[in-house]
Amino acid sequence: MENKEIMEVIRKFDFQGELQECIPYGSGHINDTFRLAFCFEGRNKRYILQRMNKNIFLNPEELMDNVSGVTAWLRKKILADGGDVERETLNLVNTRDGRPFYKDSCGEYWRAYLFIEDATSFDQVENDDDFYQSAVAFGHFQRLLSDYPAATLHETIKDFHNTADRLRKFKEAIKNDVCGRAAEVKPEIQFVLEREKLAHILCDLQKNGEIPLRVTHNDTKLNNILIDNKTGKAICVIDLDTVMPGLSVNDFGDSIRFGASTAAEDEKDLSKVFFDMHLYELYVKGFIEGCGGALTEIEKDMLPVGAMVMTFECGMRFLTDYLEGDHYFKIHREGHNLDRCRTQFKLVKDMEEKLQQMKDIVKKYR
Ligand code: ADP
Ligand code: GN1
Ligand code: MG
Repeated sequence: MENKEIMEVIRKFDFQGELQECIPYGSGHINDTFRLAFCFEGRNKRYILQRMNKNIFLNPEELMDNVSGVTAWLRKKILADGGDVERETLNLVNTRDGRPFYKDSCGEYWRAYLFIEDATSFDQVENDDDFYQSAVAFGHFQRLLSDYPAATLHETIKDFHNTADRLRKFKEAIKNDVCGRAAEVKPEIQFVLEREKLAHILCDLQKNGEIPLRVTHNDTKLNNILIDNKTGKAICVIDLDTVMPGLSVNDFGDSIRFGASTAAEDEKDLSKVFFDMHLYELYVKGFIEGCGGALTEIEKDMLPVGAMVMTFECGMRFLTDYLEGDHYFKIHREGHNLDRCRTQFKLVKDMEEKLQQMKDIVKKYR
């Protein structure tokens, strides 16, 4: 994007001081994120600026309504607990005319947050304790929102973790085959079709009222949490675009598929990709602790299946996007989404083999 355009956007927000730097930041697959540095009263002051992806979030104003509501709610709870509201939740920076977002002359939506200093978001587990800490924090996040008025939340992406609907869209993508790529990914397509049943398990349990809808994060990957550089504690849950009513087991599962892997999500060499039982166990322990007794017995029973379903769903989403010409997830090389899909399916296969052990571990901590 042109320098001039982004300067126009920056001027609209109520940032303090003189702009020193604006650089693309982070490794999210969805939004365009920038880190801004200002000099204010002789000190460095930093912010995050994001252009929201309006092809994915069809109603950015509703989305920002959710983010404003959820961050205000978390602020109150953190204050009541004597916590640090500038580091333990995202803090929106308003525009100069007092709005939580800015719509630019091209119709793009922007928002800004205080930059949380001395904290890191990891794309892969570097230290086992970080993963455990992230589990406690995601569980705790769900608990803080357990009495949030769920009916006021907008559904920012319809059927986001409706795995059965994801399967339907996947089949559509094969049928349409707009890029002529289906023939080349026959084994991956076969992998999904042999496991169709997986797509229905959680949706059916929820429909039958056996597992509850809760306010959940819905995108609980490790890089959506900030770990304090000094204390090693997970301090802040970020990326709140998909906070909506959802399933606790999906929040659990999404963390497992991303974090409890021996390799990166887009590793090309599949001989490096395994499901890591030790990391899984750490996360089970942390998540159950973080939820603080809120999970029902059936939810606990379904945690291992949740991990498998979310990994399967995500692999299927990457493959759907590959078939449709990579319009959803940002890619940085040819075949990037296919590589991502393959790591997920390798993990699913590994989980299938280890399912009994996964269940035994849950029993240990329930
Ligand atoms: P995406 O939806 O594209 O994943 P995120 O909201 O997760 O976007 O932001 C991308 C990255 O930017 C995060 O993984 C994190 O590294 C960084 N980030 C986002 N918000 C903040 C913040 N307030 N303070 C520090 N870093 C942040
Ligand atoms: C996207 O926004 P980000 O990069 O944290 C995606 C998740 C996927 C994830 C796969 C809104 O997450 O659902 O699981 O990529 N977010 C959205 O890495 O689709
Ligand atoms: Mg993110």
